[in-house]
Amino acid sequence: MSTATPSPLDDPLSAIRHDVACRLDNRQPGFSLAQPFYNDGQLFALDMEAIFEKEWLFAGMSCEIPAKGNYLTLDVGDNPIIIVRGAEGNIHAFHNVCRHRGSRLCTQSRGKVAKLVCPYHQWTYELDGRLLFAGSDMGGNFDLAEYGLRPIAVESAGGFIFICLSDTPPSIDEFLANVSRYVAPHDLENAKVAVESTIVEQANWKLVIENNRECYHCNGAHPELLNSLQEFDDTDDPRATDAYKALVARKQNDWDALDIPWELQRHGRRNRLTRTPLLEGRVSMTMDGQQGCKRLLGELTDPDMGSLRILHLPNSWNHVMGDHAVVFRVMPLGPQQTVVTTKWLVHKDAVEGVDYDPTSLRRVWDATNEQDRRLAEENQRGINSKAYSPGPYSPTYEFGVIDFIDWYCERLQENIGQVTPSLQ
Ligand code: 3BY
Ligand code: FES
Ligand code: FE
Repeated sequence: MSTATPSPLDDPLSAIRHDVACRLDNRQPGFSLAQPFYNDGQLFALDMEAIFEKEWLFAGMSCEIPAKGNYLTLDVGDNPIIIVRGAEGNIHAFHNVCRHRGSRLCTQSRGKVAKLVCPYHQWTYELDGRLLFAGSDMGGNFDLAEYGLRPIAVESAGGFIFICLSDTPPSIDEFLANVSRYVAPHDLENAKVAVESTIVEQANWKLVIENNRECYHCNGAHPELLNSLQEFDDTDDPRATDAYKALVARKQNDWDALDIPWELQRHGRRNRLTRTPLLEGRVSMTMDGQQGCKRLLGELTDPDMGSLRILHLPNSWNHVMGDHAVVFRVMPLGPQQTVVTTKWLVHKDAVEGVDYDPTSLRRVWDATNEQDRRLAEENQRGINSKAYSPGPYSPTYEFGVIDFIDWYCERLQENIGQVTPSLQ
């Protein structure tokens, strides 16, 4: 019997898997991670394999593909993905990879097609992924049915589309049920993207998320955001003031009367939903805190819906307000490079120039994103130094960061699977 030595090509990450498993076992909880977690190429590859190819990811909004044949594309690391609206209105997700010789099928970031046609030799697929036509003679035994597009798990709720590249996706149903219930009054299925931005940050994706998970930096960094945003969103927050608690009680009464859900919901550490009031007298994240779109979302009649915050680890945070929503998608590009896509959504019948001005709608979060980009990039540069060592998170101000890092370490530990460090 031959015992083949495993080739490094079969598992180029095997050494880093062992190393990371040991580091996770020995990490100091409540402290930032060791340097390689933020800058090492192999560890980045492991993040992609064990987090981004295993967990549910926020991909886009269903209103971006409103009709049959509308599609959008995105890249999860090296994996090009296509999300397309099928004939019965279903949303499908596939690897955007032709089953002939592997060409990318859709090359645009969005569009509308009758069929999915490969640009290389025109193999043609139905919107549900079946191969319909393979051109010239492929030989006697060729069976179209064996060459459909490779599907990816996809779910949508409340207008948010999530995908999972794993063959055995973790369960997400309870979260999706809550997203549907909380977003329903805003009817984001019938919204449209008023404007969007794409920024590339020279920082590891975890620094982008860490930055978003705390408002310790808000006072020093975000004057525009603080025109409307409360620095905390939970009456149990140790910093919550009596004035905030009184405002919350009042707003929660108003929302109850309108049957608008607001209670804080958690799904493990991965997801968190809550509706929290903006500053007294402010109804939207605009420069003056007033409506950025005259037409409210859904059938809403009261603009003051506070901010419905939806967190989805590893790659999204969102604010859904009465007049508009701002959704954020984070995608790693490299160990020290991350793309953040922000979309501002308004009612689909809102008229640009009449109901809203995209330039003013985007101002607060453009400013905030730019400020956060600088903070994340400076964080990265300091971490790259030989002087860096993990530092303590504040339990009062940075509990959200602690939760994120605990979630990440847990998922990484579970998903890298094969290694039991205690047996090494
Ligand atoms: O508003 C946000 O999305 C987060 C929460 C706190 C600070 N940061 C800007
Ligand atoms: Fe797609 Fe040849 S690679 S048709
Ligand atoms: Fe920030």
